[in-house]
Amino acid sequence: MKNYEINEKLDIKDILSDIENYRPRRRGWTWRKKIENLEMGGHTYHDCSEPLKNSIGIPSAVQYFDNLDPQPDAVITTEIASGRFEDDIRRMRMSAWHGADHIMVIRTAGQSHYDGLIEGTPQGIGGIPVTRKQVRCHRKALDFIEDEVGRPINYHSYVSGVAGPEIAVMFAEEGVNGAHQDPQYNVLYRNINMVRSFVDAAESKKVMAWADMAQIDGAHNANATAREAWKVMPELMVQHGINCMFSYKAGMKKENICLSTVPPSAAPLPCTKYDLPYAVALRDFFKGYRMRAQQNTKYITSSSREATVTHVLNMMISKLTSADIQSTITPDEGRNVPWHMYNIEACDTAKQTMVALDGLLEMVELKDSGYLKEEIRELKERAVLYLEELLDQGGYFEAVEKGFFVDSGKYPERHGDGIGRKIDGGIGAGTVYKRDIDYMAPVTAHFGYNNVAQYDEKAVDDPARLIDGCTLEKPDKIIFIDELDSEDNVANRMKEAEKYRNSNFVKPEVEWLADGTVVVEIFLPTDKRTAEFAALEIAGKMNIKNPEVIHIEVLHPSEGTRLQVKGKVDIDVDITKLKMPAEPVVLNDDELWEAIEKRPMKVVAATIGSDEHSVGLREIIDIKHGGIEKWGIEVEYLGTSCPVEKLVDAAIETNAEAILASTIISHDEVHYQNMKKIHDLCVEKGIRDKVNIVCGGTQVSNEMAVKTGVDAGFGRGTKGKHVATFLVTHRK
Ligand code: Z97
Repeated sequence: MKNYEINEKLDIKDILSDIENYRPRRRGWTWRKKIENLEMGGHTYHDCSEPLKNSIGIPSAVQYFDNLDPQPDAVITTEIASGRFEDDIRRMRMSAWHGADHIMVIRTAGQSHYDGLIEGTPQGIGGIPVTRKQVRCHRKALDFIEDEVGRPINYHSYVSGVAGPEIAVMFAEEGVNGAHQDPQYNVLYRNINMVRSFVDAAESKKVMAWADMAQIDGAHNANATAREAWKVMPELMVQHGINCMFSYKAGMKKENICLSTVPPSAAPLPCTKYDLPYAVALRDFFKGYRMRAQQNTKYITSSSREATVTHVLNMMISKLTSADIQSTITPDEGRNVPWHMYNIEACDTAKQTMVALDGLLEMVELKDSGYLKEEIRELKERAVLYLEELLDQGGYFEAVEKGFFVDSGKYPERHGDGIGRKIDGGIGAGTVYKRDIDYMAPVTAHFGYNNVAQYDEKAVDDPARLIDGCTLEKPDKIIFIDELDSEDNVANRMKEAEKYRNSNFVKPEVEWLADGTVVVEIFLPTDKRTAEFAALEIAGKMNIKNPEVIHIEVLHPSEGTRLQVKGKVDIDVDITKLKMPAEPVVLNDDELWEAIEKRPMKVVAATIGSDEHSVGLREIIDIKHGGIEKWGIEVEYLGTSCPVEKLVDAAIETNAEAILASTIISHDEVHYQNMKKIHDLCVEKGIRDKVNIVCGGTQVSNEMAVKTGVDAGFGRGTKGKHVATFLVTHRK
């Protein structure tokens, strides 16, 4: 791969080229390196990790703090699900710059039911079909991206379904760093036979352990599926327990076993009263394991504002209980397939919240008495009783058959509505066989009985030596299949949008290059149903194709409704034909302070003629809203309706460097006439070469103002910093 500059787009063709020979450069998961008392931007951070080489801070960091961008100590996940790996790559790069170092690529709907590996680059629904080629392209792109930001990036997907072990091997071969793996997920949510699922899991976990991958379990799915999510807490603990111990026994290191934790409730419930005791109880029970915290997804709606608040509140729990991985879903997950900008928003929300709460545990402590303590104890008791009853019933399989799991009652209460599966039922039932006495598999990281000793005693601990290494040690033995489908592949998809690839044409996009999707925000002063149909009509009149209301919120049953409508536009722009005025130079705070400190400046200011409008000028002067006083410019303010003569005389008396004249009234071009008058008077009084004349007002254009002889004109939207920059850069 070539070396890309920061201002250069990644070329997907470059990533695809020679992909059959790509080899991952490392294995295993990487945690962030925490730095005690990190000094950054003149502040000390307690819970942050090594800063990045290249990154983009939250908007206020960019605007006010010289892109100060401390990185929290928890790994931050972004979940990517566009269905096209070539577009995912661009989103990965943006996310990494905003602080994500765990890229979780969702699989296409239905991949769990494929009984083997898929090949090539087919397009997916709600995620990519996980194939070797797609995984390779992602990992190859991430090698570059991690160098660019200066921090290792963990690539993650899913080891589930009837081809779980095959996927696990492929992940180990391709340097995938983390995966979801939990046999209970297959059983409960994919109706895969439970015996098969647990046997497959043993194999998969062994392979994942060899590859040093981090593992995330599936307990959060019970939370998302349960009727009343806060009632399944005892069960969640049991699910975590089963997967943790099973993984540990299969050879995984505890520190690679991550519990998938989700605060089970959300406002308007008094959610902290449920969520905090649960989080603390989990940490107590599962010492030595890692916590992967995700936001509550059960009660998400199409309101991205509401989702963001839930996310932030959930991170308070993460912070109070020191989560190791902070996963983000996107705030638009409740309404459509996530879009680029929402991935970034979620990463920024995580980063902003974690940095804002830096040092919290240095200052506050969870109480070891009262409500919290009692709740924790009660939850633990319920979980232990649950596990005991499960064992009483004959074990996990029998309990599942009896519908123990995802029951909406709070244990020991039962509602009899759990997900029941038959021990001998489900996909893949009856496909598990006892190994023959002479069973032999000359491969590494294989689970269970393996009679290799008959060939070579030394192969007992290293079966692959019988074949001089398997694909895990000898990647050249991997057979790379490029494409299987001549229609559904990346080459064809790329042709569709070729006009927009590295060209001068741009077209709106939310997930795929040039997909043409836009969203409009509309308020209509009417009831919900009328608003919905009126909004679709309005979008149609705006030439938005296939409009769809993706969010609707009643602000009042008759006064108004807020809507967001998405749709497609078929327009593009040739950027070489854009008429772009030269970029205005605006100095930053430090530059302005330094300039005025070095050489103080005095100016006179007034609203001239018979103009009584003072608000605009005051905003330009007063420190309150960022007026020129802020940087130490001394202003002699002469008030409103000031005669031009008085203003010029004041400039002479005070030895001012500039005259600031504000004028709103514009009939008969009186504003420009007055500007000319100031200029002429300054010439007459012999000070024109010593003062800047700066005029402002809503109807003022710089071009017209300068024609009257003054130095600059500022119109609508001007801020103090624009005027200050002009004054500092045009001193006479
Ligand atoms: C998360 N927001 O981050 P399939 N195995 C387990 C799972 O939990 C999942 C799969 C496999 C969520 C997104 C939801 N979990 C992911 C333990 C999915 C996926 O290919 O859909 O069958 O497997 O956890």
